[in-house]
Amino acid sequence: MIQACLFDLDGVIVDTAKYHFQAWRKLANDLGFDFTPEQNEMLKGVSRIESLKLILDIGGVSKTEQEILELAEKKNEDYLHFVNQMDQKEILPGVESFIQDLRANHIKIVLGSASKNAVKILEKIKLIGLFDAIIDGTKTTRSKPDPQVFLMGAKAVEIPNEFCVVFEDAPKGVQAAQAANMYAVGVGEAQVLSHADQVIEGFDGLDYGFIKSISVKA
Ligand code: B16
Ligand code: MG
Repeated sequence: MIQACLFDLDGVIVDTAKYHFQAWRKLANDLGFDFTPEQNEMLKGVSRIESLKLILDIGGVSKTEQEILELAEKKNEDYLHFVNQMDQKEILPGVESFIQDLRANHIKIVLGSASKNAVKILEKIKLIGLFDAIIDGTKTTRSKPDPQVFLMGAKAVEIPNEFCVVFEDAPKGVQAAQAANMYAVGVGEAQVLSHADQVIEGFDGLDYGFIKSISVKA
């Protein structure tokens, strides 16, 4: 029986991808090339430094490791301008009431995000109190599709991996969940998330019954 739900942040609880995109596009433009929304799709769930390296590849620009750190810092400053303006209106439809219902049914709630800004974002949208554990980019050393973030999450709430469900919007996140031997629910388009165990468009109308209906292999 499922005992813990692990939620990705960007694309599942809030749509911060649009802010990442604006900050990355500014950085690309400052370096003399463009960066498109289609290219931004590749960066979902990918860490800040790895995202930057992919963008520099797109522009055919080479930088030293020190310059890469400085550029990542600059991008984050631009990104934080958007984050600082976030509030509860940015919570994606249905996800807060879904989590509340899971909590009422004694399901552990965990955040599993690549972002180093996750705590700040959860504070801005006032959902931080709903989580039993938060594993984010400040705690992990390996990026999705490596399962590290979800394995650490399950361990933090002491639930066996096979009794965990992961909600993810990124194909790399779905891969990470499956590598952790967890049930992967893709949030978004079925075409993009075809490897997930199940795909939902969003959380509207979902409650504990959805979790109860999942039969795990264990
Ligand atoms: P930061 P998630 C990920 O969040 C984003 O999808 C990805 O685009 C971003 O590069 C990464 O966080 C790192 O974010 O720059 O705030 O540390 O989807 O894993 O919640
Ligand atoms: Mg995501």
